[in-house]
Amino acid sequence: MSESRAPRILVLNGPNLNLLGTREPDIYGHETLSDVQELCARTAAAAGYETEFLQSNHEGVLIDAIHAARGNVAGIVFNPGAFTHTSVALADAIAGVELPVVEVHISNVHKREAFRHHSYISPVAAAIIVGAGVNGYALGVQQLIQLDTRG
Ligand code: CA2
Repeated sequence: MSESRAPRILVLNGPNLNLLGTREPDIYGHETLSDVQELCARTAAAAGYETEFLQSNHEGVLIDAIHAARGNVAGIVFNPGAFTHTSVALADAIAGVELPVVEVHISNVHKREAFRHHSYISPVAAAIIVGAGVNGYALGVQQLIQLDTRG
């Protein structure tokens, strides 16, 4: 008898988030992307889920990861970084895969420069978590699990 795999959630991070915890702590805090990875894995494991984690500085790599997620994960926690404010292509990729995506921003983008107030991702996101620090990723994981298990 084959054992079934735990359901999975993809945690995707866009450009410059590899620098998390190394600069601008007043905006983004002191925790690193490895800390975020551990937080997501721990939060998912508490509900019997696993996480896949990817950060890329390249728009096409992020688009390919969204396409590859189709049929393989319950949903995507996505911090698109500055591509949030520029990328129709990422919005189209999300719309194309029909997976729930929770858009996460560590900082409260609405308290910052006007160019950060518009998101191409929000209209195709299932939920948006803004300004909760890195805990926003854990909230995103929990929300996707809730959507997956309770419809
Ligand atoms: O608040 C967020 O999570 C953002 O998505 C972060 C992006 C920014 O362009 C968005 O407007 C809001 C920037 C990510 C860069 O991350 C760094 C972290 C530490 C040091 C330098 C950059």
